[in-house]
Amino acid sequence: MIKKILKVCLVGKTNAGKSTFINQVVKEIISISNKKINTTQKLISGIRNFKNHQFIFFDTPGINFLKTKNNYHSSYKTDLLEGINKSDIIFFFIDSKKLNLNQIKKDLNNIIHLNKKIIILFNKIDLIKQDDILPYIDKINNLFKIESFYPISSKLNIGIDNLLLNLKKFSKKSEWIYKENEITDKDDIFMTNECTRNSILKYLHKEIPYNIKIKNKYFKYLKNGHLKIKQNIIINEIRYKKIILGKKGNTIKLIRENSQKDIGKIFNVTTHLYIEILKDNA
Ligand SMILES: Nc1nc2c(ncn2[C@@H]2O[C@H](COP(=O)(O)OP(=O)(O)OP(=O)(O)O)[C@@H](O)[C@H]2O)c(=O)[nH]1
Ligand SMILES: [Mg+2]
Repeated sequence: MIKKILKVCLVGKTNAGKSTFINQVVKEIISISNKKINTTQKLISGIRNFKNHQFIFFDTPGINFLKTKNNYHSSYKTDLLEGINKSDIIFFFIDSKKLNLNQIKKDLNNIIHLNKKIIILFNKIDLIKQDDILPYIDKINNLFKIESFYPISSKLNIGIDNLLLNLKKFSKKSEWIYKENEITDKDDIFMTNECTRNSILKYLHKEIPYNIKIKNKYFKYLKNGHLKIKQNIIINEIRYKKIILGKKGNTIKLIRENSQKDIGKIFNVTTHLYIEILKDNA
């Protein structure tokens, strides 16, 4: 059978459900999703094969980063643009619970000149009446050239199988990039670092989660089959250390235990996680 490929970039406001979608499509957690904003910070590929078709989805940071002037965040913008550039088609995610035509127009205007095919996904359709999106489809259709519109729920897996079936017509003849059983381009170390970043998002507020980096220092399966991991949380301001530690070290304890539990679940192995907080000297 002739092999085919389609590269799809997931674009949309922070919290629209892009990472939830990619996890649903590959049927495993490869990209952390969280109710806090700006969860995804790097381009992550998720792969799903259908007979001779290989679909590669790029999960991106929120579209708000296209306009960022903050140097610390400039890599998010680069990753987002890279994802769009390498793709054949854009999935533009709209949070159906937060419909705002002016905002949708603004965001579409920021990507329309990139000349990619665009499919609009009204995500979180489980939270509203499906008819409520019809006027928006009309108005958007009058203003922009859009391939098609789909109501979906990434969380409840509604409408996604149908969407994937209809994607086949866009695939192009090409050798596959990933092997049959691969579901992501990210390695185990990236995934375990992301578990800790997600725990930090869960237990700390405001600017801290966006001003730290996680580095892996040690990753080894022990003789008894357990997984031992050491990570550093790199902070750019020393005052963050006290906050991350929390009263009597309570916060870091919660972060560590939660991350250790998530890693254990993803890798299906008893995990021992050690975390140290260090100041970035750069
Ligand atoms: N009810 C409902 N909630 C959803 C759906 N999809 C995502 N969510 C929730 O919306 C929140 C944000 O989801 P994410 O997948 O992290 O959003 P994102 O677009 O990746 O956000 P960033 O990475 O910050 O750009 C999470 O709490 C999800 O559980 C859906 O279809 N229905
Ligand atoms: Mg995300």
